[in-house]
Amino acid sequence: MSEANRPLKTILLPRRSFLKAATVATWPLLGVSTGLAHAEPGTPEGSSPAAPAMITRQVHPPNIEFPFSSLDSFITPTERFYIRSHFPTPELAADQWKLRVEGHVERPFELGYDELRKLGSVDQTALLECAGNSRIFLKPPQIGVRWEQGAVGNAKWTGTPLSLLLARAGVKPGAVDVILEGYDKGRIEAPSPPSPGEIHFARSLPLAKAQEPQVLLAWKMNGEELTPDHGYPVRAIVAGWYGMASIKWLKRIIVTDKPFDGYFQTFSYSMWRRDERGVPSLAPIGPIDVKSQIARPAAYEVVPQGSRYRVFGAAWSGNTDIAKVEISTDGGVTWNVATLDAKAAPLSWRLFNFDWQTPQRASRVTLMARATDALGRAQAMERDHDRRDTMITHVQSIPVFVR
Ligand SMILES: Nc1nc2c(c(=O)[nH]1)N[C@H]1C(S)=C(S)[C@@H](COP(=O)(O)O)O[C@H]1N2
Ligand SMILES: [Mo]
Repeated sequence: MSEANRPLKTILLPRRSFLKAATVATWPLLGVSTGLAHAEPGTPEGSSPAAPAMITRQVHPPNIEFPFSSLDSFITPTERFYIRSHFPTPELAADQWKLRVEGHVERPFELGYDELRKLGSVDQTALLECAGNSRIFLKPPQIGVRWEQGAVGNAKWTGTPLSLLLARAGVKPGAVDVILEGYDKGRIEAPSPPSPGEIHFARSLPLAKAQEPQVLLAWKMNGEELTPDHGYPVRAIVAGWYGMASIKWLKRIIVTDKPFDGYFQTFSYSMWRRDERGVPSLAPIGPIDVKSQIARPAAYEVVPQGSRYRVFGAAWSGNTDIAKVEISTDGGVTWNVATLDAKAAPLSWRLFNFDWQTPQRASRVTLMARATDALGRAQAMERDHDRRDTMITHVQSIPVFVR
């Protein structure tokens, strides 16, 4: 039995989420209000195929993706939100949790969970995409978690703007970066001897980015306290940037007067940038690049000939809106403009659909989706190898059988 077909009860979820998952057998109905319930021939009106289980890529630490072909809602339910962790989930209690703000600041301080929550709260719906999402499509295959299309989700986050804490600490002139460090830690061995040994997960933001109002220290996800694997009790949400910037289990915020060059900043989650002479050097990645993904039909799905099939999926771009999604049903020769769903929100994905009149005769067809954002940037057709093993946004081919 393939992983995607395993019964719901074998999903690997933290205990508390597991109990919730057991009661969410009706989740496919959540999508009805999006108007995207797929017109699946042979399926009675109002019913949906059974919800496939989450897909486990690694058990310890948990690395779990959403089966993207089951996308049917603007907000990803917490139980259906991917988990990407480099080290074991630390056991933290909110009433003992402490966050330190230190480094290149006038007044370093420490604060607890209740104090943080009293500083004020902001709701922010935002998409999170792992920079390694779609890695399974890279040729040649790359080391690293082999995500398909499901290391992405859109959730409502509630938290305090990081800028309030930076203001309270008083950033000194000459500050450059703000390092966010998690409580989680572990040893880095392969593929990098000499290894840094045991380290915490940490990434930095340029000071100006860290001061943007949408960068949150969040304690709620979809209206409930964070689950252990999503960063309980407090995590960062850096909307518009790839997931690695949104540090879970926050421990310290360290303002620095020189660029941070930690392992996950400069070695991992970095790409080659070429100067004007073409000399490459590694630079940290940050903003999410424009991308679209077809949820249905799924790769190798069999669709009925001579019928109407609603192709649908989601598109997003880190810091701006989606202007257009085009669909090709002939391997990229011709393109049709898809309908964007009415529901649009900044820093979220945009659902889309396209009513495809399938061929009269049995055939094998290649579907493609290509998004263009409000700044006019379109997805590339070919992979840019300078991106190494992350930021996988080139147009994908979805083979489909027409029968
Ligand atoms: N402390 C800590 N924060 C972390 C990570 C981690 O391993 N440790 N993984 C990062 C990566 S690579 C991603 S894509 C997101 C995933 O967040 P999620 O597991 O809540 O979906 O968390 C980020 N924050
Ligand atoms: Mo990630």
